[in-house]
Amino acid sequence: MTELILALDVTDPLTALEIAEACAPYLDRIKLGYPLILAAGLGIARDLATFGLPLIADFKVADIPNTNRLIAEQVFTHGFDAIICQGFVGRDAIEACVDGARAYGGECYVVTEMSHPGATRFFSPGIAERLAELAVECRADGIIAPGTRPERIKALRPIVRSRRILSPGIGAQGGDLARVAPLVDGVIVGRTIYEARDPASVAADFAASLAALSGR
Ligand code: NUP
Repeated sequence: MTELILALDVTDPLTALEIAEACAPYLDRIKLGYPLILAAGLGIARDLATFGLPLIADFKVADIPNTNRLIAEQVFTHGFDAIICQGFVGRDAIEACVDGARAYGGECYVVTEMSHPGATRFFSPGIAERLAELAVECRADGIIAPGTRPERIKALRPIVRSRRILSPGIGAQGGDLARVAPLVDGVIVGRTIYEARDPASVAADFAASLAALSGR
């Protein structure tokens, strides 16, 4: 079934913990990025891990191989289960993240095409296809592809085949859950859940919709 991944981009640690705890029963994973980690520190991962869900570090790592390796080491020794890196940095830099993940039994996902409007200028189409090929060659666990452009996900699926596609952009960025869910392995949802008056009930609605929609 298509996973529901919460993008926990709040910057107050207590609010983050409250939302995560309330939503946890309806989620498959939680994704943390710069907003929360810069505010709270990497140690917030240990607190969030108490809710029993795998944690994804969305740093979109994009440095030289040695720096990527050091970043991956920090991420995985702080209890994360997966890391997201950029694909445009090339094979050696991606492999540093993949190898870093493997050393800890973790996963690595490669960004192929981003979900915001400006991303089409450089990524799509053509470049994203090459990045998806590279992700496969580097033995990444999957790719990040835009939930705002289902036709682009369809173009990337034959390249990555059974590797996982995780898609942000549903809800606040205009992506349509019903169109995207059947195409991907996980949807990443942030503001629509964490800015809701009752995040848990919105997460529950997403989980119910995904259960109904997942035909794959
Ligand atoms: O292409 C991407 N688009 C995107 O929105 C790659 C991402 N990692 N994200 C992240 O997904 C973004 O940084 C945010 O954490 C989440 C989407 O949040 P929202 O638009 O649902 O609030």
